[in-house]
Amino acid sequence: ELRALIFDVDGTLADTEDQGHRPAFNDAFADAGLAWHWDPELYRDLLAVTGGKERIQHFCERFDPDFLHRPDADEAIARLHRAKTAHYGRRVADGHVELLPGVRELIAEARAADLRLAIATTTSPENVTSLLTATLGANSPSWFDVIGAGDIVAAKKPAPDIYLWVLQRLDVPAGTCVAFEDSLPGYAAARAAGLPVVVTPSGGLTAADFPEALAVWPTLAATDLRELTALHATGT
Ligand code: XBP
Ligand code: MG
Repeated sequence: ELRALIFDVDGTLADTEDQGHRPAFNDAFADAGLAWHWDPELYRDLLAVTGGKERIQHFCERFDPDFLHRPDADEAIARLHRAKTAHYGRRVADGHVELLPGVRELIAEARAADLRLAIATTTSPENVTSLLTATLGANSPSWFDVIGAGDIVAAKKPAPDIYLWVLQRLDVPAGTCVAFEDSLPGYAAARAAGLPVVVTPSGGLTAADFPEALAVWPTLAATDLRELTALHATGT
């Protein structure tokens, strides 16, 4: 029986990276007087590392190792990341990031059917709130029984920890849920938590990249809850 839908945020609810996160990182770097700039091609590679602080750390290891030799390197990264989060919130509030096709309708349908809703993401909690309120309305964060985000687990996706944290709080077995993901680390995290996964691939990925997915769809636009329920019943 299908009881809950668990959504990833970045790349699944909205195309946040290119109009939200990436320019916000660059704005924070510019504010700090750093000569770093993440163009779309570089950023595609950097997305393999989930989590903004982890991504900056990984960038430094590859391109600016001296930065990590400063005695206050961790604090400097945390400060850059706080500035990035503020820039991201402003961009989202200014309407630079829209929901992906079908997301609004699926969430509305799931609420009408009394399915429980949750979020499992590596992005910061503030970013989840700013995106939900800007796109679905001021009350929409309360539609989600559990919001798992950011640093509440030490090991970010592809580790299953954030999904396990959410499942424990939902207090339902993994098999009664469907997770929605777009990326390889996200899919790996959900699968490792034992969840059936519907993938709407981002970044040029295809169905072949997600062999154990319940379904791989180009978007959530045509998602019908009865079909999803039937698919879930046969696939688990
Ligand atoms: C999303 C991410 C995040 C954002 C940045 O991955 O990788 O790190 O790019 O978020 P997923 P923060 O969709 O798999 O959760 O800067 O707030 O960490
Ligand atoms: Mg994602």
